[in-house]
Amino acid sequence: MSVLRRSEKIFDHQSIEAKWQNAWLQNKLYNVREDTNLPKWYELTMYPYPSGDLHVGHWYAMSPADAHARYKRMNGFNVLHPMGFDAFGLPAENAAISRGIHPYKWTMGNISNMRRQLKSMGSMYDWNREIVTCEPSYYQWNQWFFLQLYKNGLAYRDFAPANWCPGCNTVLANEQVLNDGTCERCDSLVERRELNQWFFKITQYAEELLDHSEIDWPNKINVMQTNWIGKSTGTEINFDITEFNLKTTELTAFTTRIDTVFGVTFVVLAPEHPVVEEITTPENLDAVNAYINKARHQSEIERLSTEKVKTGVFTGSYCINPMNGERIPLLVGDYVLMTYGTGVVMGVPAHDQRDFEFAEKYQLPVRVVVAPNDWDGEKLEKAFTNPGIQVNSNQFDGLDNYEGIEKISDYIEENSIGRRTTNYRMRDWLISRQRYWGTPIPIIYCEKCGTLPVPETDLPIVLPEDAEFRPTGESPLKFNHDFLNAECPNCGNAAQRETDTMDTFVDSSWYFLRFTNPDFSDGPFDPQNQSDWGMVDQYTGGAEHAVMHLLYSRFFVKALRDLGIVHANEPFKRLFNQGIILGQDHEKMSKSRGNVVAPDEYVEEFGADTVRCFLMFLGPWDQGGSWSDEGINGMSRWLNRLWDISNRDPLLIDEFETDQNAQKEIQRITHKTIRRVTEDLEKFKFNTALAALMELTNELNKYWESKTITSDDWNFSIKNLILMLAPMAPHVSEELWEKHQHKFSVHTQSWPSWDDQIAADEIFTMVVQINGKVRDKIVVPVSIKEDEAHETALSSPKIATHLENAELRRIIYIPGKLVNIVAN
Ligand code: ANZ
Ligand code: ZN
Repeated sequence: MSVLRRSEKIFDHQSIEAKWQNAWLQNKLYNVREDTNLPKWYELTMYPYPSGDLHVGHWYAMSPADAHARYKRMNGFNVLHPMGFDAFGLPAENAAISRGIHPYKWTMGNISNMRRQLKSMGSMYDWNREIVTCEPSYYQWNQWFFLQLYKNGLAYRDFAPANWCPGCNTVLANEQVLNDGTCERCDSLVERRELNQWFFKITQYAEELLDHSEIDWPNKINVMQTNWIGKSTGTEINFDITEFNLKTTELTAFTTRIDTVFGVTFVVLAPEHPVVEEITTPENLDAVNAYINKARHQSEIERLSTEKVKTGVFTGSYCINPMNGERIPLLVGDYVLMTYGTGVVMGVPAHDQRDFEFAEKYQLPVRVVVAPNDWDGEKLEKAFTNPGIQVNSNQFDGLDNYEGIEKISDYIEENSIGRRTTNYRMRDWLISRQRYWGTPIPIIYCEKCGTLPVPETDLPIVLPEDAEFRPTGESPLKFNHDFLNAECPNCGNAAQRETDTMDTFVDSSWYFLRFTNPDFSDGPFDPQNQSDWGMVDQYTGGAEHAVMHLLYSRFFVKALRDLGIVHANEPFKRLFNQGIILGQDHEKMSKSRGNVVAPDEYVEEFGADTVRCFLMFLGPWDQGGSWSDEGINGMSRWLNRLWDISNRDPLLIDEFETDQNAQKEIQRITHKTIRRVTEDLEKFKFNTALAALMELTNELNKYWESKTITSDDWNFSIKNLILMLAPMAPHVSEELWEKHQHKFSVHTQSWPSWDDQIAADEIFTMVVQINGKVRDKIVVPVSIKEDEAHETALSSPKIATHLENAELRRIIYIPGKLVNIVAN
């Protein structure tokens, strides 16, 4: 950190902040009350992971949101703006392994430190409503939700490929696999292994999740979700393989370009496709096996990468194209995923560039079936992927290819050789983790009775304190026999518990419901409180959660709605994504760069209000900006100046000579500032709101110095200045409010209102004539000077057109009325 400059401080922020934080607590100022007489406002900031230290990114996410929530409170809303901790997850477990400290202890220690730091921010969180997700009183409801989903077919167990590290002997999360497909810890090549895992059926809601019409979210997030869900409409078509005398008689391919079906010159199967083994001829077996082995070491992302040339290997076998009876070679290729569509792709080199390159490499024919306009049968230089006319397509020749898609799909359906279908890229949500520090999945396996849900009355299934963390690849809970062994809820015989825990994103998928009454013990939330508070009116947080937390929460609410547990379609009505705060060097903050800002030191030096205001001032909140010691010094100077100005003695003013114009002007400025700040805070434009307050301070100082302000105007302006400052600088404003002998607290005051007429800039509509004929009307300030009026009139496009070939003779200006141009 660079050296801080001690600012020319006047007010003692340390004693002021301590004094008011204490007074707020004593007076229960931020205790949220159920008050249905007031309109409600539920404003939520994504809760933090208790990593140990509140960093400046947390401050950047939280203090502007707090200012907005305070602003809403001053606008007459009953505001719920709670805070909690997303307390399960991997880092706690890793700390347990590397430092020998229990995850619970590590997590709770971090929470108490972060809670202290959060309090130093002076936020309006009601700490009686805090949520800590690793407490049984919270996570038992994860288990309860799991059971509801399970009983309604929305949770199920299935084999699924997972990232397996042969070095660490464990399953890895996707985030732990590096881009080159190796383990982040031991550098081994990560493999994919089929494991039994639990899933939530988010795909059942794919179509509804594409609909963002009920929410007001940044378009960027909606687009990311839409792409993630990846809806694609196309056709499935069956290629005959009866010649092998297998149980499977056809291979079904999914395509979005069925118009190209007469151009298929090869068909490719995913390496995992179950038929591969059966159709591969003995002489091709070695090559195919070697190829499949190699593919196992690649992630799906690598396999799908469009940067890479497609590769494949011939199986020695063929299938029949049902459209024209042609025999087509069957290959295995790693770019075909078993988990998308049908795991079978038809290769059309003439109309897909990567198929084109593939065909060149393996000397497969290229047949044009959708022709460019001016095509006369010449060979293609590259794939033709634009729209065109069907050729070489039998009865479909001559159709434009969009019509081709429809007509060929009709034909396929009429002849039962396939069907129209829709695919989604999104998979079901895999919630199993072979980890200790998470919510135990409430399932029991009985040899006789099979898979059984834990009876609701047995919840919570408490995570046992003693667990072995050795990374064997098996769930740590497997080694805790007290936990593992259970009684079958059905037959009473010895049975075993599920030992996997839940993904921590389950916790955050419904925490916003719990905040409406976190002490409720008869259910995940009190239905009355929940329905009073409703869903989150304003959510704020980082955009990095677009396709995980923000999608999972939407799924959860829709599923709970269908189970009759909540009555809403969406969790978060409005969403705002703050930008990223960079270091002084305009680079991402990182330990290795040494540009990480520790907010605690600045809070001590300048006070929480200064840090808060600086963070709000450094740029538009959604765009982020860079930390700057210069900037924070500047903010400190302004707050001190404001302090100084606000403390001037208005009695002195009685000696001033008031001036009518000045009086009008300062009133206009004050009303205009209230309007500007109000409009800005509505839209989270804290930087321009603060700029408006700075201008007002300058103006007040100017009128003080020119001794032209009345004490009434002075008092009115200062009072409103303090009120407008309150959401952003809650401590200083409270102190000033008290010094002005107003009643505690500034934070329970009504937000100031303005009079549009007083706030109006003085303007008039200037008429512009040419030779006495009205040609234009232009709105200009009253203060416009004669030469400015001339210029404004002449630069109007309408006037310019009329004057094109004319010679200017004279310009007459009547102040406050018109400009007449004489020309011929
Ligand atoms: C033939 C074809 C011809 C295709 C052509 C494209 C262009 P989206 O839009 O993402 O759904 N495909 C189908 N299943 C696949 C799988 N499991 N793994 C990899 N690729 C697969 O893409 C659909 C297209 O992706 C399908 O249309 C198929 O290639 C390929 F000129 O079929 B197409
Ligand atoms: Zn049993």
